[in-house]
Amino acid sequence: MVGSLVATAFWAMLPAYVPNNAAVLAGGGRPIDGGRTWDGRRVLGDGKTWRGTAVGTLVGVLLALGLNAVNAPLSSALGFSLPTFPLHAAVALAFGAMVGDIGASFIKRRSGRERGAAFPGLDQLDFVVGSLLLAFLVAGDWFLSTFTPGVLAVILVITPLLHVGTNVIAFKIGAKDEPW
Ligand code: CTP
Ligand code: MG
Ligand code: K
Repeated sequence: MVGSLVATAFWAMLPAYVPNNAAVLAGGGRPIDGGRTWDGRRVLGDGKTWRGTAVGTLVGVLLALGLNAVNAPLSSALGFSLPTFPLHAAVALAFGAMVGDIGASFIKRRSGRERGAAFPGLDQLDFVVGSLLLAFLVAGDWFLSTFTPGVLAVILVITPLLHVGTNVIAFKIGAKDEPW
């Protein structure tokens, strides 16, 4: 029971987890805010680029399609049904994760934090809120049948742990400038 909840939560959120990591590897180029400032501070900063956002979204969507392709054999091996991703839900999860992260940078800049500064709590959950909110808005029925209260509770626990873990690894291998 707990095992299937954790597996379902992890599986359902993979298309939301991977885009931010893909953006780290793909980042660079023109910043989304074009260098513009607001009240003397960058609107978003150099850490939010068009290329990182586009590649991150694309990787998340392609991952969801890949998960769909292996869903049936894996579900039957596990003895319970893992969720499948309709295309609009996949796009919402992946793009929503990027938008949540961009929104967090907007908040960080308004609160005086420079690019790369840590904002504990926001850093770990921005993309979850963005992906779940967008998925709810564009794929409401799918959202409600996939993200049951139990699955949502598991997501709130495992996401910060996974986020901290992957960022420490990304930092150690030199893919990220800070371990958060
Ligand atoms: N990145 C990107 N586009 C995005 C998100 C991330 O290009 N939409 C890339 C950038 O190279 C960024 C790196 O991934 O520097 C790490 O992402 P993140 O930690 O979210 O950005 P920070 O540089 O820490 O900036 P911020 O303080 O605004 O979060
Ligand atoms: Mg950062
Ligand atoms: K971030």
